[in-house]
Amino acid sequence: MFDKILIANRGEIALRVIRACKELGIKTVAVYSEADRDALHVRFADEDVCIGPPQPGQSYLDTKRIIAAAEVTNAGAIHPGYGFLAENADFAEICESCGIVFIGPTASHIRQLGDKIKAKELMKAAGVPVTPGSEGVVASFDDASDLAREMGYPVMLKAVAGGGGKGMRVCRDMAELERGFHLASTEAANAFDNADLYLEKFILNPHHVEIQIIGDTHGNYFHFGERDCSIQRRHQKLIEETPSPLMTDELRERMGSAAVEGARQTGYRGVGTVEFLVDRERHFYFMEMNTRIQVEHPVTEEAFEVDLIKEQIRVALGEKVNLRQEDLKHRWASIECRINAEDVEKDFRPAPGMITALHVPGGPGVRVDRAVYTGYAIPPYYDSMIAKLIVRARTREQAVVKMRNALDEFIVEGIPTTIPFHQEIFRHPDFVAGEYDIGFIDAKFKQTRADRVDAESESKTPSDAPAPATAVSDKTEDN
Ligand code: MV4
Repeated sequence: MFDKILIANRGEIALRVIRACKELGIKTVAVYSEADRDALHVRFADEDVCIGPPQPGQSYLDTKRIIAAAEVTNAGAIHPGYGFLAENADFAEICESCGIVFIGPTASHIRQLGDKIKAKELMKAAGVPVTPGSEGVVASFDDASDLAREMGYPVMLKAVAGGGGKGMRVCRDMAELERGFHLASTEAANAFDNADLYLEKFILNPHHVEIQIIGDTHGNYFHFGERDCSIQRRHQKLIEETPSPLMTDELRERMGSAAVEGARQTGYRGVGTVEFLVDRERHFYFMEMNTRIQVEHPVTEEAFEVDLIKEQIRVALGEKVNLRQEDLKHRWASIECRINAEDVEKDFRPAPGMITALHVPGGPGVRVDRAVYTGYAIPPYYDSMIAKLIVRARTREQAVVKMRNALDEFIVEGIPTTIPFHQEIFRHPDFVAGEYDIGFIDAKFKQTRADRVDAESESKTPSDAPAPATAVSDKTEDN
């Protein structure tokens, strides 16, 4: 069906896809911007095409240039990676109409599951537990107030078109709801050109737990357990791990089955992630579904000894996923740290520049996914993530030790990175004990109140989710 894949991405994920293609005997085409001439994805692909200036809008996000590159190189398929065009339904549709296989779900699935209210309806209909709340949009403060009184406070207002925590408001009483309603709808109108809000019961101190699923075009669906992504800051994930310290075999079975049922009943194909909030009593609630391969997929690959990118490509080729759910068990505990070129002391401000020296950790159970090298200049136009450090060991305790040691021997000179911040986290007794929730970083790491207020009104896009239409830069992945 296709023997050549164009990779519409850059950085470590482009390299990751190239490696999978080589193992499958599929030729690769790299596309690159003028800022990426010296990038490794260009070097390691079989062919390469320059698609324009550094600005993502004129290169990695420019659908016309990417389709043209696929046509001139005769690539039969496009792998979008994460961020950029990965969850752009229009792009998937253009691929479909050009006879190019989009390596992902159908345009219609991307569109429907990308609509938060629609996704919630679809999951609810499939029997997946969803967060209690409004059925669709709340039209007015009065409607919101009636519902909140019925459900009980606290409640949360969310922008229908929101993402990465934007346009969200927690309301503890009616007065806060009244103010919150107007603020959130104004904010949503400005940011997303859509003032619509919906209301949910606010889940207290939850974990963010997501289930990795895959479905093929023959009706086979599987899940690969969970990833706990609760360690995040301003909706940017910092650490992901599996098994979740909160998880039990029984809960995994129920959440996994729910995620698979959600995918099956919507006729989903490809890899996907079903995100849940899990409260302290281990009740779980569907949040949203990501229709792409995610940044943190290696955690699952290491724990389950699978190659998710190869499986994803095989599914796009129309092949069957040749697995049995009962064989899909954790063989390892696995943890990932995202290493970003950011100055932790300056509010995690991106700090691109030249890497003058680099030593990456190694040894058994240590994996580093990266596309940077000594002498590489990190361009300022893209995401600040420069590497993912993934470890695996038989137990969480051993994996934590392995990660601490790996971080200690990770040397990056020339630019500041988030490595020192990770070193602190891996020495924090509560993290080491697995006692954390989504509030961990805010609660345990010094940050002024002013910083936090700042963050709420800030408009920076997150690191590997669908980009809001207004985003200038690339990898937006919603948390
Ligand atoms: C919530 C919640 C509590 N209750 N919904 C944040 C991003 C967005 N996609 C959903 N988010 C949340 N929704 C209800 N009903 C708390 C969050 C939340 C959060 C979720 C996952 C990871 C980190 C988070 C940080 C703050 C708030």
